[in-house]
Amino acid sequence: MDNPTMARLLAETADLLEIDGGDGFRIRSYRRAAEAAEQTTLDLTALTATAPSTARLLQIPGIGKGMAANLQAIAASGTLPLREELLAKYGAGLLELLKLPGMGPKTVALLWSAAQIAGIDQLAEAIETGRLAGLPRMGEKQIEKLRKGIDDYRRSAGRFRIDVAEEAAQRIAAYLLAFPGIERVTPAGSLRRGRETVGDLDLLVTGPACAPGHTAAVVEYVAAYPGIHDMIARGENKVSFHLSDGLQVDVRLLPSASYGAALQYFTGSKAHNVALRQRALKMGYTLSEWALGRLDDSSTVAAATEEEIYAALGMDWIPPELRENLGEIEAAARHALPRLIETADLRGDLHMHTTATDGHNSIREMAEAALACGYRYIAITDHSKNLAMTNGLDEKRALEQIQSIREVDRQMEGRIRVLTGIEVDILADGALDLDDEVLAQMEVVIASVHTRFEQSREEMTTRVLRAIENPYVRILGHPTGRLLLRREPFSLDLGEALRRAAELGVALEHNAAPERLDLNDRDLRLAKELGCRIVINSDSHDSRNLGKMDYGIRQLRRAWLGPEDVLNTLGPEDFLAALRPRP
Ligand code: DGT
Ligand code: CA
Ligand code: CA
Ligand code: ZN
Repeated sequence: MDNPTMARLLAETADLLEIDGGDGFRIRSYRRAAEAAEQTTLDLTALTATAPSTARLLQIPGIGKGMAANLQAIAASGTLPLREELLAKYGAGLLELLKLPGMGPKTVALLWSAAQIAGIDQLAEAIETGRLAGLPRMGEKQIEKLRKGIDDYRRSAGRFRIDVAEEAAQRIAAYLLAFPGIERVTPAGSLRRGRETVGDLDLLVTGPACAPGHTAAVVEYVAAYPGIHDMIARGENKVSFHLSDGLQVDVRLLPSASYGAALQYFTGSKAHNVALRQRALKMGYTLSEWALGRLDDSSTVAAATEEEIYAALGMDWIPPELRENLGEIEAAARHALPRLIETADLRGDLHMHTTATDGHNSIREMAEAALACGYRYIAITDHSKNLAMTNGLDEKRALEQIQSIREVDRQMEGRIRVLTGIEVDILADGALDLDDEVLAQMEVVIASVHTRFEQSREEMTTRVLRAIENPYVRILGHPTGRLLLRREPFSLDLGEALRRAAELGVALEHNAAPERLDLNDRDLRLAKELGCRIVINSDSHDSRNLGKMDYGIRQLRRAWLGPEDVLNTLGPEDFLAALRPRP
């Protein structure tokens, strides 16, 4: 079992204990152990296996004798007796309730004891029948929030963030590649197309071990993957299972000779495949997951690689991110596909936080990490004072921060430019959180909405428009405020905001943090059509996240953007010149 799964089981046990009214000390010890399991770089399952390494378990801060025994129990049985006991008492529905925004163990305990609510369906029903009103801490506003939370949850249930899917795919691929005779493991489906969320994981596997009729040993090995929660189906060429977070994985074993055809088929999208098959038929071919063949004598035309298949259909190879039947087939046939942006095209990152607010590293550490990414410039953009919980900067601290950034910029001696900046809050009425005199001294002013997401569409649109009218604003940060699978975008006339931003020369951010990824692919296409300037930023709160632009880059590629469409592919001078001019 992997560490994140262990961490989740421990954290769930802590939540269940708290719902059960358990001892505070005990609850905290489970929480600490969960954090330790999340943080450690050691393989906990391996350490639980033998006696001397149990001693090493005890050296991990947050793991005592009792927790070491718990970790051993989890590794051996896949769960914890205490967790099972509590689940038997309350039901698994409580864990689901905890996933609603604003819902903690205390509220869940209250709903359970006062209204016998043990799951999301029961909560929804209690809201509809008015049974919730009158309970302590259940005002009209709170109930409305719960109702919306349930809607959002139901809409996103069953999908997983791209980073969650990607990391699961990498772990499984590493496991599979250890088997003799497995040569390639490729994620297909929506993950290969770079979609921001995936429904399930499609892994294609090939090599001599996958020869038809001789797959029994590989199937056995796949089915023994330690991360499997439950098996769905197990055949000669396909093994399907759930991971413990609920993500479904379809592993397909394929002969090398038809790997390209399978990759093409299982990458999709369905709409792309349907259109491609029609084109094949018109040319006298049939296209299947096994091969591109001739209609008349069913002999194979191409099967081993995607390139051969697309070429036989008179087309250039199509990057998976474009395969949504949105014009890519025609463009590939005309040999007119755009050159899409790549992570290596980026020269700078304009959005990051430091220990001055809610980041984990100093300005200097961020600059060094950015240098290691090969960047030529960065902007340090901490939060402003309205975000009190992040220790946001007021005017005085913002001015001090400018001095600190300049000092680091000098220390870096031209190896990388460190630009002064701020992520200034857009207040509820559209005013900015810091005085213009301070903003005037910053090179990169990003304005972002972080509060009052519930405003009406009119209010929010007026608010954002007013903010970008401020002449010091050069970038609009994470323009829709969504958190994938957790919080819907706020209500905003985005077209209006994009049009005005284009007129003013305010750049739109694509926030590459995998929980945000806004503007999304469709909005980015619109932004390009409207002539907006676009930047992509990591929004790093940790130097280890600098350079993690891939998930965002894949959204830009899905929007057909090339390097020329994105400002921070430019060198430092050209980049600054391309931003909205400062007053
Ligand atoms: P997801 O999993 O919902 O995020 O989206 P996909 O695109 O990964 O969909 P999935 O896993 O159902 O299927 C993977 C690919 O297999 C899909 O993109 C195209 C191909 N495929 C599946 N079913 C069909 C089908 O009925 N017809 C065609 N032409 N292709 C299909
Ligand atoms: Ca899929
Ligand atoms: Ca699938
Ligand atoms: Zn922000």
